[in-house]
Amino acid sequence: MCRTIMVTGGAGFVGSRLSFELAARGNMVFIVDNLSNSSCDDVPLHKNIHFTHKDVRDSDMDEFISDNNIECIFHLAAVISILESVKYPMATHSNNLDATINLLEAAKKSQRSGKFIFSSSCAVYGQKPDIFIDENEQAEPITPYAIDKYASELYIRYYGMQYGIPYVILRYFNIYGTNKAKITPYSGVIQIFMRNIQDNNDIVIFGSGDQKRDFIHVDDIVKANVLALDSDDMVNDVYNVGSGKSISIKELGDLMKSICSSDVRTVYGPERPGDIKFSGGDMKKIRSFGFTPSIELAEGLKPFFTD
Ligand code: UD2
Repeated sequence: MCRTIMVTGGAGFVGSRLSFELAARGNMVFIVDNLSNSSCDDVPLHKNIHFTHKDVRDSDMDEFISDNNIECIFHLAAVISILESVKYPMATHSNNLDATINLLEAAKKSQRSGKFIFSSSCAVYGQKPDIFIDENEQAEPITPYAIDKYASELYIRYYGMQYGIPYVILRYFNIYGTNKAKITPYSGVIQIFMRNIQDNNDIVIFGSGDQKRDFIHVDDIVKANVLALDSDDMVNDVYNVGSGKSISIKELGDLMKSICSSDVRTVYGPERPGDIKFSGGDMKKIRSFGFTPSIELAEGLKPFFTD
C-alpha cells in the first residue's frame, strides 16, 4: 500500500536512508529538515521524494501536513550527541523535546490518521547492570538528551491516549554505518575511530574502555522502521531496536584495528560526563513481529575501510 509520508530529519544519517527506502517502495515522501547537521547534497534523490528546508518547530507545521495530505509521520529530527546535550541543554532541549510537542500538536490539528513513528533511544534506560534490558525496565534517564527522549515518549503516549494518534516508539541502540558527514567530537565512536585509524593517529578511549555498547547497522534500523509502518500489530507501544549483542569499547577498538591490520596505539582519556556503562538490548519483543538484525558488527565495519 502506498502512502504519503513525512520524514523529519530526512537529510540525516538514518533519515536519508529511510526516506530513500520508503520512496523506492512507492510511497510519496516529504522530507522536512533544517539542515543543521547536513546539507542539500545529503537529501536522497528519487522521483517520489520532495524536500522542504524547514524546521520542525515552525508554527505552520499543521498547514504543511494538511497541504501535503501527509498520513504517516516518522520523527527523526534531533540533536543526537549526548555530550552536546550535556554542554548545551537549552539548545538540545528545544530541538529534542519542543520540536516533538510542536509536531504532535500539528498532527492533532491536521486530523490525519496514520502512525506517528518516533526515533527514541536506549539512553532512556540510564545506568543499568550488565544485562540485556527489555522494554519493561524502568526508564531512568541521566542526561539532557535522554530526559528529552523520554519526555518525548511520554508526550507521544499522551497524544495517543488523548487524541487517538496511533504511535510506535523505537528505542535505538548505537547506530553505525558508513557516513559522509563531517567528523566532529560529537560524532559516534565508530566514525571517530575509523578516521583516526585511517589517518594513522592514536585512538582515544574515554574511561576504562570496559563500557559496553550494542551496535546496530543503519540498514537494520531502516528495516525496523519499515516494519513499524507496515505491521498493523505494532502500534501504541515501545520497542527496542538493537543487535542483541554488546561489545566493550576496548574490544571495538581492537576489532577495528584488526580488520585493517592497523598498529595505531590505543590511549586512554578521562571518562565522559553522563557516559552509560553497559548498554545491550533484549530484542524479543520486536523479533516477535518478524524483525531480525541481519548485519554482524565485524561485517558491517568492513566497508569503512574499503569504500
Ligand atoms: C549514542 C548516540 C546517541 C544515543 C545513544 C544510545 C551518537 C553520536 N550518539 O551515544 O544518540 O542514541 O548512543 O546509547 O551516535 N568513546 C570513546 N572514544 C571516542 C568516542 C567515544 O571512548 O573517541 C566512547 C564513549 O565514551 C562511549 C562510547 O564510546 O562510552 C560510545 O560513544 P558514542 O558517542 O558513539 O555513543 P553514545 O553511546 O554516547
